[in-house]
Amino acid sequence: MGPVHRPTAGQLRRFFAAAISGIVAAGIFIGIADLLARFFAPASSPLIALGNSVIELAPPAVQDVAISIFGSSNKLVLVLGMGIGGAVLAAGIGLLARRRLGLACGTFAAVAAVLLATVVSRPETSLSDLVPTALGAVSGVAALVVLIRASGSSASGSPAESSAPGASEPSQRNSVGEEDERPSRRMFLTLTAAGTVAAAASLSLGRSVGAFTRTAGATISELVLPSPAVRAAAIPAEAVVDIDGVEPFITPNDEFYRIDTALAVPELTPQEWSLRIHGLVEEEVTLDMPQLLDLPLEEHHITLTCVSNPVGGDLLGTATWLGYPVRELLAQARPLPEADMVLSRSVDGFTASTPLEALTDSRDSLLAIGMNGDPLPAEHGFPARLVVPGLYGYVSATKWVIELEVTRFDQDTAYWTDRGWDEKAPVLVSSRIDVPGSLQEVDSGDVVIAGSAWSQQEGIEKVEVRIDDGEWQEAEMAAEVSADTWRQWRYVYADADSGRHSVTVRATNAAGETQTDERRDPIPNAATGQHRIEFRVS
Ligand SMILES: Nc1nc2c(c(=O)[nH]1)N[C@H]1C(S)=C(S)[C@@H](COP(=O)(O)O)O[C@H]1N2
Ligand SMILES: [Mo]
Repeated sequence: MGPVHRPTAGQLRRFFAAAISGIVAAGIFIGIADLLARFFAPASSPLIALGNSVIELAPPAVQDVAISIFGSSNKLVLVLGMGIGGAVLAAGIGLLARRRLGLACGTFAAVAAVLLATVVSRPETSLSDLVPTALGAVSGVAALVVLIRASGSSASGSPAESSAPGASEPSQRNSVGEEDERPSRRMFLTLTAAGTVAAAASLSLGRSVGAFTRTAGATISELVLPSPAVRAAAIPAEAVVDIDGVEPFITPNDEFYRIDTALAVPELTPQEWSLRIHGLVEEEVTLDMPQLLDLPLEEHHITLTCVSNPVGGDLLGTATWLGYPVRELLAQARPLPEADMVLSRSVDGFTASTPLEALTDSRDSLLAIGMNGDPLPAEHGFPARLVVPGLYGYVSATKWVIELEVTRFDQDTAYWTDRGWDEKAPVLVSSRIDVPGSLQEVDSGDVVIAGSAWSQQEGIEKVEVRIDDGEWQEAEMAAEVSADTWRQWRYVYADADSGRHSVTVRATNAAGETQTDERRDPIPNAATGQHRIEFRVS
């Protein structure tokens, strides 16, 4: 049953040695590049640049799933996928190197060239950001040559000879006795181990060294926020239901949800930052950080919401934002009458298309630099971002914002609108039950039900709940802080019978619009439906 050319143990060993050589060489390439990338833009790491490009090129359907699953956490699956794909490719190059070392090095260089092109194509990189990938690639190729030679699986010592036409099978040389192979095998194992350690160390060192070399962390604490010219009133006690399990009215910065299309958080110092307002304007305006800090800044409590938030989901939060009204900046630039949209652009390439009106009317649209008393955290747009009350984040809340292009909806599109989401996306009236938790067991007697409701720009007028699909009952409302923030509510389900129950919530905004019970997916302009949970009374 055995085939005629059944591989010998030696051949198998050489096969694996070659594949491993390729993988270790690739590891050294990526590890060194990633380590050096700490001293350049984050996207100068080929891993980050490739990951970002994969995210952008992914079909919208895949992206929608990805954003709902990985929206707020790191994109582990993507990184794993790239790792496995890269390892397979690297093993292939290693196998090629057994026969044709020169060709394998050429293939390695070609892959490196693709990664170099990816790095330089990123909006947040410049030519000097090619250095990490270039040096990584050189190290990787060198490692490949050394390992393949040590493994004894290359046809000959010289790449030129090995790629010569009709190069003889390596078996001649490799069929020498075991004694001869042993020292070279030990050498190969040593080199492989050293290479693996070097690759792993530089990868993890790159990740941890980041904290020290990264300028953003230091510059964030150095940025001193001026005291606001217009201060937001403190959240009054009446605005809070004060029930365990209800989300705090102001979301702490480190608990605030996060939606990023980019794999790595952009690093932009206040010194590098400037905002350019251009396009359909009478006068181009450029603003740098010292100028922005000198302006009379305003503080406002605003609830920010993601269009991808499912019914009952937690992709929203409220913060006290400090910034300068965008309306004032646009007034300096004087948009032309034909303009109807502002395309804001982030340093990471993300764009959002916001109706011009939402940035020029009386609402508190901010070019924000502060969040809950601190400079914006790096993840939330340091040093500057937009916050627009009443619109979902994807059409308004550009983080790391560096450009406002005044334009028209019929001339330009933005990151998510290019991927099937609606151009106009005002926040829908919505509500959520925080307490009791889904399927929670609660004590009999009076059961407290509580949560929040929001309809930014309109404000919440009324929240109703119904138990076991009975009559709608009005909940008690906590005081409204502003029309732009969520509003907490509570309802006491008196003398609850033991057993299983359901509760459903619906909100009505100040314009008299009541939340529909019709279930709809988030795409293309937010989920609808009423939040309903089941709980058990003991
Ligand atoms: N540069 C950039 N800005 C962005 C995004 C992004 O992916 N990149 N996501 C947007 C979306 S979809 C939302 S909902 C908000 C979320 O802001 P947060 O991450 O601070 O909560 O930011 C918006 N601004
Ligand atoms: Mo979003």
